[in-house]
Amino acid sequence: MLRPVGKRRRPDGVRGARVTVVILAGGIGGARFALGARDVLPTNALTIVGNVGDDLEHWGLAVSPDIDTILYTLAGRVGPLGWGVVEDSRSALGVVSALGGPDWFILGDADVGLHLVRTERLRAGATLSSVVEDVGRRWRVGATILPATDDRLRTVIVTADGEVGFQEWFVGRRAAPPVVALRLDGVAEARPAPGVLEAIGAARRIVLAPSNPFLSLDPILAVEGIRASIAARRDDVVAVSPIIAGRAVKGPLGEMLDSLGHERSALGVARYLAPLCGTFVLDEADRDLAGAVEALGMRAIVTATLMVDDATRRALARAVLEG
Ligand code: FO1
Repeated sequence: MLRPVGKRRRPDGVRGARVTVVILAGGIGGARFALGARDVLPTNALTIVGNVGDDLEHWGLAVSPDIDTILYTLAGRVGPLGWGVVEDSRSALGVVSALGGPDWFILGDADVGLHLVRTERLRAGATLSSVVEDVGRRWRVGATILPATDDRLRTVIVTADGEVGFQEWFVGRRAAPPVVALRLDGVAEARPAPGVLEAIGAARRIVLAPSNPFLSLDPILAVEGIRASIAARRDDVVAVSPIIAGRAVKGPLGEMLDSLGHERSALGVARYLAPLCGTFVLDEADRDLAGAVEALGMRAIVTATLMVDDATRRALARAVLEG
C-alpha cells in the first residue's frame, strides 16, 4: 500500500493521500508514463531518474535525448514523434546539410536552444543535474527529474561488425544491425547524481517504466549503487511491461530480446527484471502469462498498458501506483 505522507493532492489523484514515487525511465515510453503519474500524484511527489546512456555530442553541443524527452513531455512541449519540440523549425539543420555538415541526427531550432544553454553551462563547470533542475523549474514540469549520473556514461552497441555509439546505431543505422552485446562506456567511474539514491531509499513506490530494459533501464541500474538500492526495495518495485502480445510498443526491443537470447514476450522481460521487482504489470493481451509471472516470485497486475492519450496514461499510472 502507498502510505500517506501529506495532504495536497490533485483533483483526479491517486486515492489515499500524498505519496512519493520514483520512476526509472528511458525516452518516449518512460516520459509518457511519467506524465500520467505526475497528473495523478500530489504536487511534487514524483522523482524521475532518467537514462543518460543515449547522450551524445552533436554539432559541438551536449545533447541528452532521454532527459530532454522527459522535460519536453512534462512541460507540454514535446513533438508529435514523442521527441524534440512541437512545431519546431529546422533552419539550422537545413544550413548544416547544405554546407555538407552532419545531418543524420535531427536537431530542431528550438531544441538547439536547450542544447546551447546546457553546453554553455556544462563548459562553465555546472553539473548536468543542476542544468536539468533549473530547466525543469523554469518550465514548471511539476516533478523532479534527475539524470542517473552527472558523469559521462555512453551506451555502446556491439554488432557482428564491431562497436558503434548508441545514436549512430539507433538513428544513423535505423537500429538494423543486430545487437550482440552492449557496453557502457564510463560506467566504472560513474556515480549517482545527487539525490538519486536518497529518492530511491525514501520512495513509497518505485516504478520501472515501460522502457527498453537493455537500452534504458540497464544504463541507469549500472551506475554504482543504483541496482543494489532498487533490489533492496524489491517489494515496493513495480515494472510495467514494454512488450504487448510479443511486440515492443516502440523501438527495437523485440529484435533485441531475440538477438540477446531472451524470449520475445512480456515473460522474457519479466524474467530479466525479476531480481529487482516484486510486481510486474502485464497488458490485458498477455493475461495468460500472469501465472508464469507469478511463478517467478512476482505479483502480476493485468491492465490496459497502451498509452494513447491523457486518460489511458492516467489510468495506467493509477493501476500501477495503487495496485
Ligand atoms: N530519433 C530519430 O529517430 N531520429 C532523429 O534524428 C532523432 C533526433 C533526436 C534529437 C534530439 C532528441 O532529444 C531525440 C532525438 N531522437 C531522434 C530520438 C532519440 O534518438 C531516441 O528516441 C532515444 O534516444 C531513445 O530513447
